[in-house]
Amino acid sequence: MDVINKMKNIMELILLNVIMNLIILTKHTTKKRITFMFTLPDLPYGYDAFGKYISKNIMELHHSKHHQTYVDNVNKALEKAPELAGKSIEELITNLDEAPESVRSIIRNHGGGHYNHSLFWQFMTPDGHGQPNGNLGPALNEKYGDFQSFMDEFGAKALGVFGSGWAWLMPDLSITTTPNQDSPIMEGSPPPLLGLDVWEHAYYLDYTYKRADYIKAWWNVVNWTEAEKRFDAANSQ
Ligand code: MN3
Repeated sequence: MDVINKMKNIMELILLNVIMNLIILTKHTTKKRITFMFTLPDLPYGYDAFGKYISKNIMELHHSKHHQTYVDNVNKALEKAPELAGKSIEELITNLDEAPESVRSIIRNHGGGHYNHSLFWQFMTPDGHGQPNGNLGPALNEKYGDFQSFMDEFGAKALGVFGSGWAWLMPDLSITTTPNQDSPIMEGSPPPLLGLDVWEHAYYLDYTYKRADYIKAWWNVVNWTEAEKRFDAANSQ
C-alpha cells in the first residue's frame, strides 16, 4: 500500500512539473511572437512640421490613423499565418507567393502600406533645401536636361496615376508609378530613392481634388539629403 501511495505521489509530481513547463513554454512563445509584430514608426518631426504645404490635420490623420491601420491589419494577418512571423516587412511583400492565400492580399495591401509609408515619412523634412546636391543633382540634370524638367516629368506621372497609388524615383533615375499600396520592390526592383503618396487621403483635406497643387507643394518638403544617401548607397553596391 505504501509503495503504491509513493508511486502515486511521484506520478503527481511529474505531472505537475510537465504542466508547469508547458505554461512557461506557452508564455515564452507568446512573448516571442509579440516581439515580431510591426509597430507604427515615430515621425522624425512634428505633425505641424510642414506648415502651409501639408497641414497638421492631414499629417496627424495620415500617420496616426491610415498608417496605424496598415500596421494593425498586417499584424492581424500574421496572427493567422504564424509561419510568417519574424520576417521583415520587405521579406513579406517581396515573397507574396509564400503567404497563405487567405492573408496574401492583406499582406500585399497593408504590408505594402506599412512599407511605403515608413519610407514616405523619411522622404520629407521641414528642412528641405529645394534641390539635390551631391551626386544626385548632376545625375538628374544629365538624365532630364535640368532639374525643372525632372520635376515636370515626375509631376506628370504622379498626376497621371488613376485612382490611388504612388510615384517613385528609382535608383536608375527612372520614374515609375504603382497602383494602390504596391511597391516597386514587389516586382523585384531595388528600393526607391523617393516616393510620393497620391492617395486622396494624402491631400484632399488641404487641396480637395487638386492633386497638381499638392504635388507642386510637396517639392518644398522633399528630403533630398535622404534621396542622395539612398542614391549613393545604391551606386556603391
Ligand atoms: Mn497614404
